[in-house]
Amino acid sequence: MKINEIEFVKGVVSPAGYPRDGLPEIAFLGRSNVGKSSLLNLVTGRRSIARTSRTPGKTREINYFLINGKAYLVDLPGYGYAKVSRTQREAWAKLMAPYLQQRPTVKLIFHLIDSRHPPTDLDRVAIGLCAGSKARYVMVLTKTDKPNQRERAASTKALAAALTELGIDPPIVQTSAAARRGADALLAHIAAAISGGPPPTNAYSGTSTTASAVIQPPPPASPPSSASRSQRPRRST
Ligand SMILES: Nc1nc2c(ncn2[C@@H]2O[C@H](COP(=O)(O)OP(=O)(O)OP(=O)(O)O)[C@@H](O)[C@H]2O)c(=O)[nH]1
Ligand SMILES: [Mg+2]
Repeated sequence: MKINEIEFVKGVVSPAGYPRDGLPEIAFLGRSNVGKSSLLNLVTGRRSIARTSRTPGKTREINYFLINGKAYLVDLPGYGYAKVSRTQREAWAKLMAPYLQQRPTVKLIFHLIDSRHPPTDLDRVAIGLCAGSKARYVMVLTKTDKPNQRERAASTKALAAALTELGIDPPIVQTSAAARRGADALLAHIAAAISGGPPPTNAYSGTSTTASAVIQPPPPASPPSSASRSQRPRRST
């Protein structure tokens, strides 16, 4: 898939502002500063359609970008920025939980995790939120240009252990906005999610997971529609 057209549509601060056209949405979720906006720019081939910043907490709104007139890439506000007040954190969860779990147009969640570290406590909370979603879930490792070989081996091992502990076995894509790596794999997932076709096979190896499922998805707030495919974080078998 190639993104020929991209247009910033709007920044939304409450559900009242969500688009009502029913187009599929691909969400970029992750902690502040993990590289969501940078990756969105990489995927679209545009240097700065989404604003990036060294200062965590730059993206405070849900930003909608229309691609090829047929789907939205959605740059979500980051979580876990230390200087954000408790009230702001609660506001984040209040907005994000129903967005991720109940909005039927959300077809794919790219959950960005810093490649240098295993998932943080808040990353685990976010994985739990995604487990209650009907959207497909893909874990995206960011900033893979940064760790050296030894650090990469250590973080791969730590990630494998974390996934085992969480009892999930998601597709994983390694990316670097700086080195311009990983866009094709993300575009393949986007195309599959839009068409409803099977997701591309995952080239990542090095994880082994057990059957222990520690994520208990919260009960759905509305009855699940039988038409929608459930590809939330998979428990390993
Ligand atoms: N080395 C390296 N730095 C990166 C990469 N991607 C992003 N960065 C840097 O990380 C910082 C944060 O990037 P953003 O894309 O703004 O992160 P974000 O997740 O959108 O942050 P918030 O909007 O605050 O939630 C910036 O200084 C980027 O230049 C990458 O692949 N490699
Ligand atoms: Mg951002």
